[in-house]
Amino acid sequence: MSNANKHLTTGTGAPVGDNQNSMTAGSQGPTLIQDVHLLEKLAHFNRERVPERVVHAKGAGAHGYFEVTNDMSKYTKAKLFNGVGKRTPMFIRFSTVAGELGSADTVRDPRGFAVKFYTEEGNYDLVGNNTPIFFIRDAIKFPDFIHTQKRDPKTHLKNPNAVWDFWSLSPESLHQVTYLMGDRGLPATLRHMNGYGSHTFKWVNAEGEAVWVKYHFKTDQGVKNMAADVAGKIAGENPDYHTEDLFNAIEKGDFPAWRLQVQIMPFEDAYKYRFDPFDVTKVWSHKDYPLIDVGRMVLNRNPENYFAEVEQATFSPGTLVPGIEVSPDKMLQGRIFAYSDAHRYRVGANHNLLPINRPKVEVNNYQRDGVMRSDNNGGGSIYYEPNSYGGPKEAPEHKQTAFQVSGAAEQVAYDQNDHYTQAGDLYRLMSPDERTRLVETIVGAMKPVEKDDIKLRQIKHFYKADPEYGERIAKGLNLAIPQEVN
Ligand code: HDE
Repeated sequence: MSNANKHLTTGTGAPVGDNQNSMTAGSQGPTLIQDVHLLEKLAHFNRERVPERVVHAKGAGAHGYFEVTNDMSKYTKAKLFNGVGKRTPMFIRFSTVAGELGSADTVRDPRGFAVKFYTEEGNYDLVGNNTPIFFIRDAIKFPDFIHTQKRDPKTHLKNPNAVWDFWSLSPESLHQVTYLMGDRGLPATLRHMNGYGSHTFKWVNAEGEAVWVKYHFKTDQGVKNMAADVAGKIAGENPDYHTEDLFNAIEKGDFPAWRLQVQIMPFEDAYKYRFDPFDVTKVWSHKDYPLIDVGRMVLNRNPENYFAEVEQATFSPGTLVPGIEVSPDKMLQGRIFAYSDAHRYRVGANHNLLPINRPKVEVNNYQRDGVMRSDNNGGGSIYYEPNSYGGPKEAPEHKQTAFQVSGAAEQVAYDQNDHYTQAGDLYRLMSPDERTRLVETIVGAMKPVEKDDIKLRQIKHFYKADPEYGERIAKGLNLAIPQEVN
């Protein structure tokens, strides 16, 4: 909706007489406080920024649709996955992780891949990355991990000592470090990368039968990555390169698309699989659980307004629909609290009322008031439950499915600690050229680390993943493989 050829008004709708000159007592006199238009303009201007996301601050978004190509009702009653041809509108936000709102797109970083499906049963948010795994596997470590990725509190500079100190003391990070320092850490564009739910989720069908599921969005554009020197050059010349590429592609009708596939694990397998399938630092073997087609996601409309639609978009792994539930993955469990808490802080308690976040279905509940309550706040309708006035009632058939829990309540880590097999598998999957680039990238990133004992600790991890991996990094850093590893 353009505002072309309309008359100019104040925020309260009154016509503005003069938008060029402040009101003064005489042409050389002081400005008058009664110039409400001036005061309003300056005061609103001071309040244009909302807090940027504490992670994933730099992002780009687009609208589109998801269409089912393979009915999933056998596994889930979630209507957006039921019935070939079923179309659901969606919005996606891509992002980097560590950089601030104005930082460069072409940096080595995971990319956020956050999808909001506006389903007929309410919104479903799948808030993933372009990597199938993550650096840590317990939410309690996340603030510390992100501190090491952000600026040193003293120098306000990125600090490689912190990065590698944390990673070398958290060996569960090795798989994702190998992924990040490899070619996929620098996607050529946002269109040429895959997306993943990363976590294990639970699907429940109409009969109440549950399976475990992992999501894979495979880009139709093909995976393409950017050489490190090119990425560095572009970061300086055009920090918004990925944002611009996505916008221009959609603007000219070159709509990017992804094929959604899932891995399905039978419910009982989770308790006898060779490693904990809820550990988000691990992938499931595609031999054990092959990829199954589900549908296609097409991005075909740019935001009309970046702030309204991208900056104010709020995604949460806790935004679920019937037939889709969470798993006991400790990272996912932590995220369920963190995201809505972040939204209430950053955008406000009523963030779900904003157009970009608002479900496309009726919302009927007893939540009232709160800052910026921009709808009718429930009008004169009944405002408590239970009630005998016909207010909205619960739907027992959509209770979360019950599941068994066992063991003592305690603060305890996952009991499997093989952080090396899958990192080594990934290294050995790489072509010789990819390995060479991986080694160069890691050596370059570790060189500035001041303390040799941090470097040696990390080299031990690389070595345990694959001796060649460790030896090449050690050689690049002019260090010997620590004795105790041999
Ligand atoms: Fe996030 N993450 N995260 N994250 N994350 C946020 O939510 C958090 C994690 C991801 O485009 C925040 O609204 C915790 C994994 C994306 O708006 C925050 C943990 C994965 C986005 C937050 C994780 C992600 C976020 C910051 C450890 C991939 C951007 C602002 C348990 C599977 C979404 C906000 C968008 C954003 C918390 C780890 C992806 C602070 C506590 C793992 C794509 O709430």
